[in-house]
Amino acid sequence: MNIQTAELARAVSQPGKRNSTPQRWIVADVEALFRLPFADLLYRAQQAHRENFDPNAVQLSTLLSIKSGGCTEDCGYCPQSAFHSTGVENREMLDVETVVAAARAAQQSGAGRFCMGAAWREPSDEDMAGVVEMVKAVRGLGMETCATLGMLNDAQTEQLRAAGLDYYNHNLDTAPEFYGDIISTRVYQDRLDTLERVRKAGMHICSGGIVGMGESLAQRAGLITQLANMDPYPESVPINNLVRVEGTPLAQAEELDPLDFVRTIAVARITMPAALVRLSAGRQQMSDAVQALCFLAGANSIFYGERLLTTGNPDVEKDRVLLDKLGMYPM
Ligand code: SAM
Ligand code: DTB
Ligand code: SF4
Repeated sequence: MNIQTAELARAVSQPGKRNSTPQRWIVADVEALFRLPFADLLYRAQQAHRENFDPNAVQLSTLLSIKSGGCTEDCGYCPQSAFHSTGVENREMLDVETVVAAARAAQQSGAGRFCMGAAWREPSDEDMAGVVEMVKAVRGLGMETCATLGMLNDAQTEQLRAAGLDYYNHNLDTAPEFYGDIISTRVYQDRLDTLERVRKAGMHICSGGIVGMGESLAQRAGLITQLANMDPYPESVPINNLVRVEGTPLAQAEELDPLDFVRTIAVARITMPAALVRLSAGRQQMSDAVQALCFLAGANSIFYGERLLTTGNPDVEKDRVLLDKLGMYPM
């Protein structure tokens, strides 16, 4: 296996040089990283992690679904798509007071970032007015703000920037060539276009994907390659393990080997050394040991709070015990 390419050598010897010449990855080299012996892979990931971060610090983000269900997109993994019968209730947008109360509670529990998620293909202008108020109010608490609202046009992007939004989450989700197997109501380029608008407006990007959807190793490498080749690459990279929800087309997907999940985290860390790599959906189904391996592989962010959007996440108390056992602390 040829892993001694100039690019690989540079990635390991010069992590953190993200603002110099952007590095172009090719899928074959990223796939080669995935195929490294596990110990070698984790060693490289730890080098990159330690050169850029305190390896014992973890960033805590709390999610709130500000509008749930009834989404007009057909994403095969998502319990909130109107195309699937999953029992998720359709709920209109929450009011600002409810959102601020949830953000305050998250802050008191130790979260530093509050992410507001909506089951929209794209927000309407009326929706935007409410979201702008939420962003301003949550920012007023002194928390970092993140929103994930679907596709944005130029005017909406500008509204979010003016409101002071710190991060916009918009996942590439999988490799371009696998995308059409998972979603038919939009195309990959739509995602790239929104990300480009967010970047041009000067906001930070949170973008990652989902593994365990039946993608091949080359496709998993393809997702990471797409993310790592963004110029600059995202500041936050959520790696989600598919939560298999009854009623979605992917409910019966074969479970990913947990070690392959850990490998994905490690490859994200090596290729995007200065990003926050978030061990995202799927933690509730993961043992403490696998989560610990993810931290060893360079994960340094988690969703914190007992709900993701519509599915469960470990209780705050359980996470406190885990982080404590590992000698880890909030960033
Ligand atoms: N509607 C907006 C969008 O799709 O960009 C924002 C909300 S959407 C629920 C945010 C992300 O949640 C998706 O891009 C996907 O990565 C993740 N997600 C949704 N369902 C999931 C599942 N069952 N397992 C893991 N991740 C999931
Ligand atoms: C991300 O990458 N994962 C989060 C957040 N960004 C918005 C969402 C996970 C959703 C899991 C399924 C659910 O709870 O509905
Ligand atoms: Fe809608 Fe987002 Fe779910 Fe896709 S992932 S169905 S866009 S809420």
